[in-house]
Amino acid sequence: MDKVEMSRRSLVRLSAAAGIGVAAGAAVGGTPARAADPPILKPLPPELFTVFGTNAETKWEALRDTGALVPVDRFFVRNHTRTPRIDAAAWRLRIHGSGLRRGPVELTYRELRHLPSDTVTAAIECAGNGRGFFTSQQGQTVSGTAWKLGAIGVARWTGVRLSTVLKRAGLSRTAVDVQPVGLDPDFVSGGVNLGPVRRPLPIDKALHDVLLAYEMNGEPLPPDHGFPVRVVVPGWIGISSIKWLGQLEVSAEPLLSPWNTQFYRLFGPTYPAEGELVGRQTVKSAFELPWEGTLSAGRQVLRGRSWSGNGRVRRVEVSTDGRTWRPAERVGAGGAWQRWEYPWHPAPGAYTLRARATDVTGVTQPDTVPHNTLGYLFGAIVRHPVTVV
Ligand SMILES: Nc1nc2c(c(=O)[nH]1)N[C@H]1C(S)=C(S)[C@@H](COP(=O)(O)O)O[C@H]1N2
Ligand SMILES: [Mo]
Repeated sequence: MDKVEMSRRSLVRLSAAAGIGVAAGAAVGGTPARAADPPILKPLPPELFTVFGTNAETKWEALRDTGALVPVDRFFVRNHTRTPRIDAAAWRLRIHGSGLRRGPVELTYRELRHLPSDTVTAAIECAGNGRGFFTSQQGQTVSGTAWKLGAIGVARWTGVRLSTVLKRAGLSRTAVDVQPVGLDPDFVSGGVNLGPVRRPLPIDKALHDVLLAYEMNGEPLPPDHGFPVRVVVPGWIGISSIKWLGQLEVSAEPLLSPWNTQFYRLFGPTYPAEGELVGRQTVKSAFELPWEGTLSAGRQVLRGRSWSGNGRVRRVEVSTDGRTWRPAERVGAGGAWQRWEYPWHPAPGAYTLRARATDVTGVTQPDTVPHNTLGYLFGAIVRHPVTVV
């Protein structure tokens, strides 16, 4: 991505906006959901999604005829509460905190759309993607949504680099953390109101490749995916990519929220008592097949995808018998994920399909992963059952 020059006109606009005072913590531009609204607004047909309360998992067979990008109609949704309806004309992004050289500033949707834009293709993947396999493959108890492998999607995101917005807002050299805050309703867990969904990002990552996106696959961001503006944090767990962005707290001190202290840490026998912070995603692979699907005997091609938060996928291997592994063939250039195919000629019977990837850093998917109580980062090889008739 190119380094962008500040335009004088936008700078004046921003400094003019700096004079507008806003009460701390006031939600700007959020409108209450209508009583009749479901938690997710887009249609969730059973051929595309498995629904878990306020969340919807993409079915892998629904990705079979898509290209490198996941169309919005089948992109998974993870909502802590519900999709809010937000009026872009009333929306404001409030930027404040001890990590700014001057006072708070506000940005309108129009102003954001006039800043230099950038486009990236990136995955959003829930930290809990694959969580169900801790139980079904490893016999372990975990809490949270029992996703299979469909809590991931790849899209083309267009917006403004977070670094551009922070520099224009008067970023101080003392800033260490940036905390994006969502405009969706407060999250209540076990009867305790934990406030709006928010999680701090270290300043290095915030300035490196984070985008404030207003378009997804060339269209304005859909309501369920964060309209009017969401954060996109390439390679990092989904919770980093805050939807319905309302505030950025820029801090000269490290920030804490329930989403980096209570949740999105690894707790378990092999982890420290205070848990281990989760940042990047692990390497995973999935077949574009129904779970426990039925295939016809004879010559065919198995298709799938592999991906990693560490960068590109270097190698993918497939096993249809649990003993021998053969390389899969790459489809397309790769990037946010690598599509692949594997020719197969099975006789009727029950099979367990396996795919394992190795990423640019040399990490290969293992047979098992250490247990963590919240079920994050299931990067082990998934055993996918199919029946051939
Ligand atoms: N404001 C807000 N942002 C959020 C969430 C949320 O509930 N509220 N969920 C997070 C989680 S846990 C994930 S995995 C991704 C999901 O993004 P998607 O629904 O667009 O697929 O959004 C993240 N951003
Ligand atoms: Mo998530």
